[in-house]
Amino acid sequence: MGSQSDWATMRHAADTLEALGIDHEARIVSAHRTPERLAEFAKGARGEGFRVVIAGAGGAAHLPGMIAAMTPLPVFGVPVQSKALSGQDSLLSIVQMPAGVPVGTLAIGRAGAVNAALLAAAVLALSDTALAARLDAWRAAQSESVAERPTDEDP
Ligand code: RP5
Repeated sequence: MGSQSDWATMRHAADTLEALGIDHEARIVSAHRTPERLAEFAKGARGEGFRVVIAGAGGAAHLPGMIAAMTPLPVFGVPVQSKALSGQDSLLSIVQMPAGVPVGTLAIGRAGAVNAALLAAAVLALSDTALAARLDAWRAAQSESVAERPTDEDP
């Protein structure tokens, strides 16, 4: 993620990976404030053993695109909800990549963070049958948790 302030959103990706039993690391790498850290991370990610990168950033959110420019790994971008423009700026910064450098862009905020983790899990599950079974179980549990009828109580 681009900043400590993104952690409140990105921890939902980490929690989801944790729930699925997927090894992961959370790092702060800013495209603007720590550009050398960014280049070092992105260029070395595959060699370090990473298989997917989830990059969350807000505002002028160049982080996912810059990482995608420097690694062949799949990159999923999470637009963090910014204060000034509610994450519209983040979303457009991340989604409008030029042809040739893809970033799989998710929804703004928590939903995007959770879904980035689930997409990463789906990619990893293609070559990991045990993870595929855990992902199936996670989805089944989600379906099971949805009531058939509404109640008057607040969730
Ligand atoms: C971006 O600027 C970060 O991803 C963050 O969402 C936003 C604001 O950062 P802080 O000023 O809170 O560190 O680079």
